[in-house]
Amino acid sequence: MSEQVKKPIQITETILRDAHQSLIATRMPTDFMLPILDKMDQVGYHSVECWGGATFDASLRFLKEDPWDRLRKLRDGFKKTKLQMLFRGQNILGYRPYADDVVEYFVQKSISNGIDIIRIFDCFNDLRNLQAAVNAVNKYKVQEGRGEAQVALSYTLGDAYTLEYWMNTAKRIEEMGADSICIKDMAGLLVPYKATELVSAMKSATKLPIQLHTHYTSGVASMTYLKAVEAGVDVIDTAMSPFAMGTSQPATEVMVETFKGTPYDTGFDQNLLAEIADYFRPYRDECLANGLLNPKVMGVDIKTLLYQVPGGMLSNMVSQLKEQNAEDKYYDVLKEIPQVRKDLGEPPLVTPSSQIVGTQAVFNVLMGERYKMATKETKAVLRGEYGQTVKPMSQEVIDKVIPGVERITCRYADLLDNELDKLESEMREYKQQDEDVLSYALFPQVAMDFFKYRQAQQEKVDMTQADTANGAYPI
Ligand SMILES: [Mn+2]
Repeated sequence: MSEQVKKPIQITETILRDAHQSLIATRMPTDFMLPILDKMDQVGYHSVECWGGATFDASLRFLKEDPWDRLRKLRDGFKKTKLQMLFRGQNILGYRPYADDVVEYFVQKSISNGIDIIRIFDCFNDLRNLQAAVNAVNKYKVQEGRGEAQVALSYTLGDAYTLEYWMNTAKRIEEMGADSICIKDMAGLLVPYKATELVSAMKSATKLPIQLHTHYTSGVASMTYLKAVEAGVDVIDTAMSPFAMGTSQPATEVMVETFKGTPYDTGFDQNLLAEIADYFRPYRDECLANGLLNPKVMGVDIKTLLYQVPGGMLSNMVSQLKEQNAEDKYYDVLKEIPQVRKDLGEPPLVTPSSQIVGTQAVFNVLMGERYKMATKETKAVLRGEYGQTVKPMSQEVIDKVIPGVERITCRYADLLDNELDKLESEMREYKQQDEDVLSYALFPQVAMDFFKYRQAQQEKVDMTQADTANGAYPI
C-alpha cells in the first residue's frame, strides 16, 4: 500500500458481549457496564458488540435482568456508537429453528430497541437459514432508520472449504442483500498466512466490507489480524485488555498501538483507552478472586489447532466421558470426531453442530459400533432439518440411522407454521411489554421464571421467603 493511501482499520469492541461470554460465563451485570459507556462512546469504535444468545440467556437466568431493558440502557448510553448483536439465523438466539414470523418480529424489536448491526450466522453456512433474518433487517432498517445485516461465515477447515468455496459464498451473500460479511473464526483456526490468502480471495470476490472475528485460544489471533489487515480486511473484533486474550479476543489497545503511524492507524486515543481499561481491571481481579475467571482459560490451548475442534467442545466431551467413567477413551473420541463430521457432511463445528458431532462421537466410541445409537439431533441432521451441508452426508449412515425416513431438501422453516400467536397465548398473563413474548419464545422456562420473579419484585414480596431454586415467589 502506498504511503498516501490511508485506510484506518475499524474496530468492534467485544467487552460487553463475547469477551465476558468467553471468559466469565457472560456474568457481567448491566449496572456495572453503565458508568463506563460515556467514555466508550468517545473512542470511535466502528461498533460495540453487546447482545447475543448467551447474554440474553444469562441475563434472564442468572442475573435476573430483563435483556431488553439492558439493550435500552446501552442504547441510551451510546449516543453515537453503533450497537451490534449476534444472531443464530433461523434459531434466533435459541436452540431450535423458529417460524419466520418469530424471526421477523425479533429482528424488528432488536432494531427498535437499539441494535444497529445484526451479525447472522448458521452452523452449516446454509444461507437459506439466514435469508429470513436478512430480509427482516432490510425491511425494518427503512422503517426504523437503523439496521445493518451482516452475514457471518462460520470458518472451518476441510477438503470442501477451498478458497473457491469462500469466494462463491461471499458472492452469494452479497446477492442475498447483506450489508457486510464477517469471517467468524470461533475456534481460532485461522492462522496468519492463511488469513492473507482468505481475505485477499474474498476481497476479490465481493465489494462488501469484510470483518474478521477470531479468538485468542490457539495463540495466533493478533498475528492473524495483522496479516488480515494488510490483506485488506475492513474491521476486526477486539476486547479491552482486562478481558482480552485466552479464549477471548486480542486486546484493543495492542491492536491500536500496532497500527499507529501506519496507513491503518485507528486514530484512537490511548489515554482514553487506558481510562477505560482502568475501569474494567478491578472487576477482572474480582472475577479472578471469586473464581468466575479461571486462569486456565487465559493461556494458549494448542489442542484447538491440533484437533481443529473448539475448546468448548473438548471440555464438553471430557465431562461426558467422565460421567460414563470412560476418560481413558479420550483419544479414541478425538479420532472419531473427524469421521463423524465427515459422515454428517463435514460441517463447521460451532453451536449447535459442535455439540451434535461431539456427542455422537462419544456414543460411537462407547458403544463400540458406529451409529449403533444415534442422538435425536444426529437424526435431525441426517434428515436435513438443520439444512444442507457442503459435502453430501454418508448414505450408508443415513440408511443405518433413519431407514425409510423421508429427507428434507427444502428450507426447513418452510415447513413451520407461524407461531407467535400460540406463544403469546401461553404467556399472556405475565406480559408487561411486547418483547416479553420473544423472551418466552427463546427460553420458555427461564423466561417464565424471570416473569414470576419480576412480578414478585414489583409486588414487594419478601425475597427471603421466595423459593428461588424452584422459581417460586410467594405473591
Ligand atoms: Mn466469538
